[in-house]
Amino acid sequence: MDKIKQLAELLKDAKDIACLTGAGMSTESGIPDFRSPNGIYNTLSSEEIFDINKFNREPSGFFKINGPLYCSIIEAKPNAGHLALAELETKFHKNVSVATQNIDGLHQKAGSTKVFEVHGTMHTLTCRKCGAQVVCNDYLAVFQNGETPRCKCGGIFKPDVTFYGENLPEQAFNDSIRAFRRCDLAIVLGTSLVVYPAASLPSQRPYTSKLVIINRSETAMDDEADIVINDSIGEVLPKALELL
Ligand code: CNA
Repeated sequence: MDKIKQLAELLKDAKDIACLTGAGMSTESGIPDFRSPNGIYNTLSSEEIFDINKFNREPSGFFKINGPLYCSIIEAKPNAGHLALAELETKFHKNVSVATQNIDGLHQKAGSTKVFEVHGTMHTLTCRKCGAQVVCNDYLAVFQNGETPRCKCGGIFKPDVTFYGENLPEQAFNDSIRAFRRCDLAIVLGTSLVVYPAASLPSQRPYTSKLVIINRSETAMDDEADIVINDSIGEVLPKALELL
């Protein structure tokens, strides 16, 4: 049977779906991922992007490099893959949890309601000095100019993204573990599965559940999966939903 039909069959049978999504989920929204041939790592190293020690030493350097990229992510729109995932909930009444490594907020914009941001979000900023939290939207001009966003108290704002060297948001990670432990279908979408502990989430699924991987390139879990589809999420998911 063709893989999309097989996927549609699994989606039909599933009641409780746990997804782990990564940067590949949003490339079709125009946001580059990290490790693809045209990914961000080809021009910037991880320390230049999200290293907490580097940020603490020189926050202005972080915003100079990342400010304009931040603007384009905040203004990005959900693609056909995000919308299809949301439809599984809203139109097909599946219980869908989305543990996402993405910081772009596109699952929520698409209408998914149970989204666990295991690497935080770039939509809010917190002042390092007084703890005030603000929304990024109010600082777009500052980002666009590569300037450092500052709080009224004079402190520097840090994006509420989990930087390398910081702990993961505990609640989001625990909610994700719970979702995978109770699912009957686990779906991995657009992640190279190399960033831990997020990459370990699919291993929490019950042994009776099915595993689907939709990712353009190979992953270390391919051998365990019931279906592996090496194609674009924005094409695969809507086609599978058409068969439901
Ligand atoms: P990654 O290591 O760059 O892997 C992305 C994977 O997606 C690759 O294996 C690609 O082959 C695959 N891929 C790319 N486009 C598609 C597509 N359209 N359809 C199917 N597969 C595709 O990124 P990971 O998410 O695995 O790494 C985790 C990091 C990336 C997290 O900490 C994120 O915060 C971080 N990140 C997030 C964003 C975002 O929020 N949109 C963007 C860039 C990086």
